[in-house]
Amino acid sequence: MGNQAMNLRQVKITDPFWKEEMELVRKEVIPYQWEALNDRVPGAAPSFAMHNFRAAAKLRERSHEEGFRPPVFTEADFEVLPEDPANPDPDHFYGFLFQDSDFYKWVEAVAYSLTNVPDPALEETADAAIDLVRRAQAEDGYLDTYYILNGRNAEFTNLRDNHELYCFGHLTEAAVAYYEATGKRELLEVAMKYAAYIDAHIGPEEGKKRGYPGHEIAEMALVRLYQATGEEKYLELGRYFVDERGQRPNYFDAEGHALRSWQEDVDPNSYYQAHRPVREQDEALGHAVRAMYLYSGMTDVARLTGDETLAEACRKLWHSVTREKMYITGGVGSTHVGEAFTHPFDLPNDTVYAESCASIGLIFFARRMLQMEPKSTYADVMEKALYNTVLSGMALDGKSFFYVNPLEVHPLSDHRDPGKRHVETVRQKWFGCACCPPNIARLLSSVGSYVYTEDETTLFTHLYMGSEVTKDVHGVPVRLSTTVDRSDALKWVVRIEVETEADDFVLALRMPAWSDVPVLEAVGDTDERFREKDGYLYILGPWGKETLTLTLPLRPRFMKADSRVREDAGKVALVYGPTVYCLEEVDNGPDLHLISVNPEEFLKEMQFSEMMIAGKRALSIQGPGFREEPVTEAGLYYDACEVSRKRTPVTLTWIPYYMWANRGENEMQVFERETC
Ligand code: FUB
Ligand code: ZN
Repeated sequence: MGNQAMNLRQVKITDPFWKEEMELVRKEVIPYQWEALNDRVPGAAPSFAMHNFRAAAKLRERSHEEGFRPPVFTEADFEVLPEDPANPDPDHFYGFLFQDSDFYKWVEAVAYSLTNVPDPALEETADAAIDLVRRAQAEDGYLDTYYILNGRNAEFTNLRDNHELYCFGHLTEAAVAYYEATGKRELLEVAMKYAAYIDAHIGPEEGKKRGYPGHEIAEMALVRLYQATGEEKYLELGRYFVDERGQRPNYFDAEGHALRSWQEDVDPNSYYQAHRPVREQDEALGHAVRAMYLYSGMTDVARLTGDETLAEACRKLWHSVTREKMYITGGVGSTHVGEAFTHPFDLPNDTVYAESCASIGLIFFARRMLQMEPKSTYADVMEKALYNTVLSGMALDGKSFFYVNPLEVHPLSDHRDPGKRHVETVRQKWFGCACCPPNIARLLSSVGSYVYTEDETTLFTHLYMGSEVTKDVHGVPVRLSTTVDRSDALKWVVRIEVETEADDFVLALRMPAWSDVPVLEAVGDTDERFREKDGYLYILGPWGKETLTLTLPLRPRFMKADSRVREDAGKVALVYGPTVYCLEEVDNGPDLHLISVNPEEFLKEMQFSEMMIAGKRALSIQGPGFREEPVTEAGLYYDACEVSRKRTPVTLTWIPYYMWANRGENEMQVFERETC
């Protein structure tokens, strides 16, 4: 049902911009993160991920010794740090209790990278690390170094908080990716063995725990495992996790662990999206990454099982996220307290969370909605999250990362105001809780799988990037080669060379919301060959060898937020194509809050200008605005009618949002005051 994600072997990204991002991941991020996972980056928070696998493998070897006594779980913290940071005990678990997942995400990124560019040395490193994971896995299949090292007698006793099923989900994603990339089954066997163990202990049958993941991802990972192996039992387990969530009596209540109430007026189980059965959920609530991963898994299950009630819940949740709770940058999660959603239209720019992982999750959700029902509105959001929050999560040199992606930064406040302490003003080398950097790496190195999806006859083009793609229509090969010429700032010219003898091949092209009047040049009679539906233009055969040219005009626009977004009242943000723009202090001087712009005047006089930011070419947009002259001698508060205030015309320089904070710490602002 629906359409499928492409195997990355079918898609080669040739686009100069995106290829550079992928090369950055391959050459900088992957090697750097390997060092970080091995605690070898001076000045960066230690990971302990590989340390933990080594300790678990050692314990397993020792378990065969006579008189061996396994560790007994007493109590362990959510994050365990060595007393002496320079001398961690080689037999102890350290880091966050889900530290295993950082390694799994890294292997997944490696897998995609190897598909794009073979690298025997990297593959060897990954193979050796995978072998270590295999050696750490318990003989019965269980695999979570936190419990292996702290005491398995407590395993699966806190599914809500302790992430065993989350680590399993990441293991499975990595295992499928590595198998698809290399044909090697070792990690796949590890994942299947752990899946079997989970299946034997968790599920609806008598004698099993009726539990489900406290942090979702296993749902979509099991679907992927099902698709890679053809074994229905994995889809069944994924479906069970989706169906069981939030049923009464609530499993998490029954686990009996104290439940922290993060927000008033909502069931605290909503933090885990477990306040109601999923088909009854219509508002995105709780931890944003958890929510995105759940909705992705729900959409997969809905599509593959043809479950219309579940599909309808996915649509409602999509609406809640993207129409009421999403930043203009595709960021989601408005508060750092619990890294969570708050209420509709609550989108503060400065105390924002907008975790990089949450936008990656939104991309997963969007692609799955597209697979279920191709509508361009899903792709518009997917593109927004990719071009803005995800790209912004990584420095232009690939060496540092944002976890939180603010839309407004005033460094002094971020340092002094405890309510903003979570907002870093410059990207960090690594994090104790390092979920985001390897997530960005796996997303960017698999970007090809978001550009296209396919069904038997149709290739859906969701994003426009230079690429080469192959497809099979009833055994007849289809080859497409796409280039995107962005040299004219007012249009993208997409040239698609199609070559196939399959006349039943259909090419579906998304018409992006940011382009006013897309124009397609192709041969043939309009009525016969072209159909439009839900924002896609469907082009039918006959084919042969043909070049299509799609021109997507674009222009800078000032966007306003819905009046219910209190923080953006009276403000505008500059957006150009899929890219959100921002002002930085380094170009516009300090006190960005004193800046205002008249959108119409600006757009009449603006010009594009190329500049270099950290060695990368940036298309800046310059034009007239105003700076309010500071009033500092009239008292903290003064009579607005008596004290004259002036504003000075200034030239404003906007840069792409994702490039901010690559020239040191400084103020940044996405939404500016609007003047008439
Ligand atoms: O809990 C695992 C990951 O760590 C979450 O997805 C992130 O939000 C961070 O809390
Ligand atoms: Zn994260």
